[in-house]
Amino acid sequence: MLHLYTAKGTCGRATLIALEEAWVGYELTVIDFSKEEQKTPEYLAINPKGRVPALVTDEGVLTETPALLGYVAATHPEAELLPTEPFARAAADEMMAHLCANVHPAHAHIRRGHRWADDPAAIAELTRKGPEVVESTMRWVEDKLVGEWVAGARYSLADAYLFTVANWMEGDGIDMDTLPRIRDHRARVADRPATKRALEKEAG
Ligand SMILES: N[C@@H](CCC(=O)N[C@@H](CS)C(=O)NCC(=O)O)C(=O)O
Repeated sequence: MLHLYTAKGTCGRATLIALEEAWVGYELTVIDFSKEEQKTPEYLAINPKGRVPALVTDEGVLTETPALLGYVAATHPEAELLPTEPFARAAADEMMAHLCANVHPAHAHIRRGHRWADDPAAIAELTRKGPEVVESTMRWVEDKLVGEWVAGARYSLADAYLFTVANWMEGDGIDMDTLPRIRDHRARVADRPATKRALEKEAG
């Protein structure tokens, strides 16, 4: 059986939503960052990166959100969680790559600058600059989001991932009224039964 390791409010939420969308049986562990449970020897044995999410499968452990979302979609084709038409699939992949490679690191610079610098002044500068970079990476998303969903006419796991990241914006000092398409998209994803179930399970 699949076993997802996540933590509250993190990027792991996207995979939790994916598992709920797929209606698959799985085990869930919500680890507690305030107790630094991501750094315990037990968790590092599962994911040596000391990060969430990690998805334990019968074939091994997977990390990195786009990989996990792709795996859940590929192993549950009946749920149609990612497009199969080439352009729509590439648009979903494009968004997931952007969230993982551009938006998420910009967000992490605000509170976790110590990953990139030791000098307190350099860390303070990363914290100061972070919101500006987050805003510019999300501006690309805002301009791209012309329809109801990220990749064509149907909901996909790229939407679950965008929802997850968009929930960080207020905490990053971004006024969501300046990103109205993302704000409205976030409300659409929040309204889905699978999203509601995932949020309840994450809350415990
Ligand atoms: N690129 C990874 C990022 C994973 C990541 O940084 N997760 C954060 C939570 S959103 C984490 O586990 N942080 C714990 C820490 O920095 O100690 C992914 O998309 O899965």
